[in-house]
Amino acid sequence: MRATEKIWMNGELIDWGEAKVHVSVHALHYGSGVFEGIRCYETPAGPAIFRLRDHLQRLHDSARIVHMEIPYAVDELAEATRGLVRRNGLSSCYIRPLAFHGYGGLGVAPTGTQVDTVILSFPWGAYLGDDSQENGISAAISSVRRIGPNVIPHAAKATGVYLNSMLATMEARRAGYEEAILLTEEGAIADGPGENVFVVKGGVVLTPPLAASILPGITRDSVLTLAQSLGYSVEEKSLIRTDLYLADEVFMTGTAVEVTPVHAVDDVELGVGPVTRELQKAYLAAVGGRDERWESWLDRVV
Ligand code: PPE
Repeated sequence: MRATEKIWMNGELIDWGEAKVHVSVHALHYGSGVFEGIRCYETPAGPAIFRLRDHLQRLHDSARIVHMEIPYAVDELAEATRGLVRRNGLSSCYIRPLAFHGYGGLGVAPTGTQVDTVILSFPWGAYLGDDSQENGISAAISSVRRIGPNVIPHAAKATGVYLNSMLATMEARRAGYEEAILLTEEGAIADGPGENVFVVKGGVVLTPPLAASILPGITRDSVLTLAQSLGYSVEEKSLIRTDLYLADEVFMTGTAVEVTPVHAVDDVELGVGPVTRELQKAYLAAVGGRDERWESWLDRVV
């Protein structure tokens, strides 16, 4: 991770090296935080943050699900984010807002803890390696099942959930694959450790429904919209393992991975297909401010 100059912490811009917490903070012990991942892109009209308000609204939704009160409204966080990116002088970067139960006492139910809110911004390139978007990645169905909606609601982007993602990713990497795909306890395709999953079959673009214990991805939503605008039928449909093996194309979406082709699932070679390429191109044009139809998705920094 490359350090930048400032971090926004509880309403103030402080030096990167000074953004510290005490070892007794609640979130460190129990994973009681909610967070976001957002990207800012260089566009012809200057740096623009992609769907900033949607991400910050999801941060607030995540907090609501875990009964946490974030002391800053969406508008305040949006202004803080723009100010931070400006201050750090970044034209493109990754943005990580995080709200967590902080200092004030242990015990699983947070009582007497303050909610700390921070925003980091730093350069972050290709999430799964430099050639991942071009050549695609290999994925394996994980033996680690996705946390169910009645275990921890995965509609909340909560820090504790990511231990589940971490185990799945490490298992996949140990076995020589680049990424994992997690199933629900019932055997339906859920998502990747940090991505949503898509299948293309017979010209139809398919992705698991929210009921499959997935994070309601903002890239997922953007890609569904772009696919429709390009004339594809899209369907949110429960999928199983063999739908991946028999797919024409498989790809993953997320703020970090953007649109990344999956060229093989469990060693079944699928290659990289034309629909994935088309959607990838459309997504990169939208985030890069090169398609005015999606201008309302962009939040200019200056
Ligand atoms: N599912 C999961 C489990 C997930 O973590 C992400 C984002 C998505 C789907 C896609 O959501 P969206 O970014 O709104 O399209 N994962 C973020 C963090 C990854 C990390 O390693 O940290 C991200 O892509 O920024």
